[in-house]
Amino acid sequence: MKFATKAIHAGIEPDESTGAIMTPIYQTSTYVQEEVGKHKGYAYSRSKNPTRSALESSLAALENGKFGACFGSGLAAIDCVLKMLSPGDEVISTNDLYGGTYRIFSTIFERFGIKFHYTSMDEPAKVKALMNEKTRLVWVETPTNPTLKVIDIEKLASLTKETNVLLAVDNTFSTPYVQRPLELGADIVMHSITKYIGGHSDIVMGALVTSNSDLADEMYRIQNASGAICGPQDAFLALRGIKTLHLRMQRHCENGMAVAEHLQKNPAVANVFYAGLPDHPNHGVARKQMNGFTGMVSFDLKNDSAENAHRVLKRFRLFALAESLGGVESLAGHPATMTHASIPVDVRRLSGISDSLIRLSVGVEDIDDLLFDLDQALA
Ligand code: P1T
Repeated sequence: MKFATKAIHAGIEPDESTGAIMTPIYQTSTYVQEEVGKHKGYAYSRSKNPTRSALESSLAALENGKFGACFGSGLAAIDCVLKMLSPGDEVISTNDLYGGTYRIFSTIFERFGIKFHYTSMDEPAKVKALMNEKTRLVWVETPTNPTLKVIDIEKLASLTKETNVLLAVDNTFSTPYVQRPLELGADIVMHSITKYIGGHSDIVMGALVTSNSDLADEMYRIQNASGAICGPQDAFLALRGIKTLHLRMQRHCENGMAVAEHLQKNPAVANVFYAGLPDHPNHGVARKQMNGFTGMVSFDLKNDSAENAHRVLKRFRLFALAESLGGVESLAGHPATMTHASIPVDVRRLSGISDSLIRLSVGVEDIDDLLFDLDQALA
């Protein structure tokens, strides 16, 4: 099945009892058993719920994986991966990543004896140099949040396979329409469904997908034991979002490219970060592993100060000043004081987040209106 067909049909069967074409919201905590241990596959909704199961199957199919698990947020999904590790284990992560991911690594799991190393990953040799016998996991975000570097998943996968280390990819910015890390050799794919997959800024949810049955057993064990599941109403909304994922992503990618090209011509702009631009240092890797370049565009200003960025953000009329991304409406944010404020300033600067960096989540509105808003805000 091709992607667009999978987005509409995969994992979803008409409801057995009524024929309802949309998966019902099974708003129930428990299920009546015929006799002790004899039930219809569902015993308690923390362990398994039919609406959540449909979403988990749909996501597994879209990522070309075998097993999916959904959680109450993207961070709860990341939490599940880290709970597969033990004290003393080491993780190597991209140095440019969502501030909340850095926060769970540095303020929660470091306290439990897990050591984190950060590097740019533009060359697999930089990752190899940090590996030792304690390395268990390589954590990759690509494109990175917020400077939109693109990391070669296939090259990293050959390194992690050789050394028997797990490779997990946060695919939130790309979605499986744009990039499918399992096909490139990753072991685990993670999503904040809150973003493009949900697509309508109305849910907070996360997911993991894998094809490895041992990892899947661990994933479901932790999902049930820690209990960070999503509710059935949210699972239903995510399923509805998925049905238009391919259509939305096509427009996000078109609008993202048009915004990036337009910003490059603006005299107030210093740099535009968007892998679709031919002069982006990772353009070649992006063309190889991605189908489109998403609607995420970052740029910084010639007058590089947080105050100047705040002034521009205040002038936007259509781009809404807000955290998050991936919804149909366009958003703008200031990573240094918003999404990435939990990263110490020296670490932030090392990963290329300047004081005036502005991150756009380009929505699916009419492109003329978006370009007009950018021009008037930067004038
Ligand atoms: O917000 P939550 O659903 O828990 O997802 C966390 C997360 C994980 N990975 C990436 C790449 C993310 O961007 C996020 C959340 N990011 C934002 C809220 C943001 O504005 O960047």
